[in-house]
Amino acid sequence: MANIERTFFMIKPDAVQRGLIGNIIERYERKGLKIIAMKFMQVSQDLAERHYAEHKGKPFYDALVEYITSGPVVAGVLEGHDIIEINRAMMGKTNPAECDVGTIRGDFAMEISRNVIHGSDSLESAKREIGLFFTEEEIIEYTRADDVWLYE
Ligand code: IDP
Ligand code: MG
Repeated sequence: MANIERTFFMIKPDAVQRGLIGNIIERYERKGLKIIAMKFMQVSQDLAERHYAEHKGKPFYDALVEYITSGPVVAGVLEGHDIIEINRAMMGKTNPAECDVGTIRGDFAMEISRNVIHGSDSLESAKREIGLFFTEEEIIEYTRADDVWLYE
């Protein structure tokens, strides 16, 4: 068995406002990513500051917190083999100008400060971010019917 991991994703306020929720979730489903938690929510100032604590003090920090609290988001948890790396690859690089076409940011974003999607970048940050946004009860364990065809 390969590495079964969990990762945190967030469809950011710009993507919600631009009607991209369905397209992004469709990409996840098409690829075979398993959603084990998901909610539509408003990120509070406090949650935004905790989520982006590693960026505190950087020049873009205040604008980043303002951006992520500027409207509703869709937050969720994905589970799968090597899911952190796969999700980061699907998102594309942080700066949309450097993203490959075919990635979420490459297809939908123009600027680093409006880059549509968040995904955890390591096991450690995934664990931390999932814990910030979800309780254990909100995470649902189940078998997805197509897993037997996705994994050898
Ligand atoms: P990531 O989202 O690809 O993991 P991070 O370096 O963790 O990228 O940065 C978090 C978020 O902060 C980015 O997704 C982007 O929205 C914003 N950001 C990062 N660097 C800059 C910058 O140089 N200017 C403006 N916003 C930035
Ligand atoms: Mg990051």
